[in-house]
Amino acid sequence: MAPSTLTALANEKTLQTSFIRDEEERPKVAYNKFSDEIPVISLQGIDDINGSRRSEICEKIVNACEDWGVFQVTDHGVDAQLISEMTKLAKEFFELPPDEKLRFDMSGGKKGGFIVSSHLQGEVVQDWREIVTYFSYPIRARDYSRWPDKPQGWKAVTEKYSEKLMDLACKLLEVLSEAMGLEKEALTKACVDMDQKVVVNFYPKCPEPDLTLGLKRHTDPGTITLLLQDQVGGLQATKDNGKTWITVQPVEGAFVVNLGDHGHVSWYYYIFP
Ligand SMILES: O=C(O)CCC(=O)C(=O)O
Repeated sequence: MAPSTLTALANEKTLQTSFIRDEEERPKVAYNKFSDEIPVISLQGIDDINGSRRSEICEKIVNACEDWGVFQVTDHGVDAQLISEMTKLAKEFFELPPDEKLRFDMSGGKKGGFIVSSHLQGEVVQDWREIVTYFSYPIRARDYSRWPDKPQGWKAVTEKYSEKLMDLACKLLEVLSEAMGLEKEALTKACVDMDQKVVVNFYPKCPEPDLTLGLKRHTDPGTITLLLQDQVGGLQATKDNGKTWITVQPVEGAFVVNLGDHGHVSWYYYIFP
């Protein structure tokens, strides 16, 4: 099948069958029925190594990891201007004509670029999303030929954004290491080279949203995911293996932190050996 974008399909009256999910997989809670159950934690004072505020933050993060494995952080030190530039460029990228986006088509096993749904082979049902993704760390392994070259400024802004998010991820991994009674650098060392993957998701308007998902139920494969939501929301989480779901309240400028599979294994291994 020729590579495509969602631009044309979004204007159709009915949903193409390749996106239709079985009934039990369809959304169980409205994308905009927000829950405040996921803790929002201010990181103000986290750099004060011996301060009481750092211990408080640490305790809140520990509780959040045990309860949901998900929390949101504010006062995280990533400049609001940088976040807004990255958001603007992401929006402009997805507004490009299909041919421009498909110059970076990553189907057929390429290690980065643009695709509808997912680059994973053997998908039975497609996700209703467009995605642009590539590795940004380690720096020496970057393949800039897979990074978009439009809109103008993409490379410079993504480089800066990746750097700031790497700093934030390391800071959070230090807190998690300490919480597990390990030396501060334990988790970053366990990650050896600290890979980082940029993933930008776009969920266009859908003709029959009740029949599909923007992104199927999944856990994240890495150690930690930092996710910037827009104010529309739609991110959902479960802590009872999918019996019930909540929709995470979008918080302007906050990052949702999700403990990935590697993070979960380390957490349970050290806390409950
Ligand atoms: O876009 C979202 O809200 C969720 C993204 C996500 O879960 C992912 O990219 O793994």
